[in-house]
Amino acid sequence: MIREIVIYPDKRLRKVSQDVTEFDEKLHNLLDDMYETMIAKDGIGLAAIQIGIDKNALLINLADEEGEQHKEDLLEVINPKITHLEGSEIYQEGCLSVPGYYDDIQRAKNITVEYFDRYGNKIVRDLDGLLAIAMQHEMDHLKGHLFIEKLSYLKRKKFEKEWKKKLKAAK
Ligand code: Y12
Ligand code: CO
Repeated sequence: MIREIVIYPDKRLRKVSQDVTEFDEKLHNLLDDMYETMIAKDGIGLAAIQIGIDKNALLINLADEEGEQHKEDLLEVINPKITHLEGSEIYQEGCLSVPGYYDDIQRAKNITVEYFDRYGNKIVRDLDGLLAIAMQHEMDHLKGHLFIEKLSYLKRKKFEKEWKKKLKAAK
């Protein structure tokens, strides 16, 4: 089922998500709904809190060189923990919860992440490039943080003014 995306400044986006304890059918249904929603909204990453569920679960499904997403490449990430961060990289990020706004954000270039798959199997991966960026972006959601919090003071002020105007016009 396609769920509604929680849009900034909804306060649910500031919630700290809780660890998944049961790797059961309910979790599988949540992950399936997240996938359907992410694809329907043209996303490449989604955290559960973006559909209002405060569980430590996120998806990443990057596109190939032709811009196509393949379900075989889908990462289903449960209870992730970053154990190593190295280097620095700037990438223009966007977020389904802040539609239409993109800006350059600095993050670690290489990370090691430990997480569980939908069956509770532990996975350890070294990530770089867009995967490392997407993982850090989505993991921030699990802690109640958004990429716009990394903007400079002036950029954030400008963003807030424009965002308020945009929301008012959409009413
Ligand atoms: C690099 C940087 C950020 C991420 C996090 C995942 N972000 C997304 O999946 C964002 C998707 C997105 C899609 C939108 O819809 C369309 O483009 C049709 C969108 O809406 C507008 O721009 C109006 C905004 C964001 C991963 C890797
Ligand atoms: Co996001």
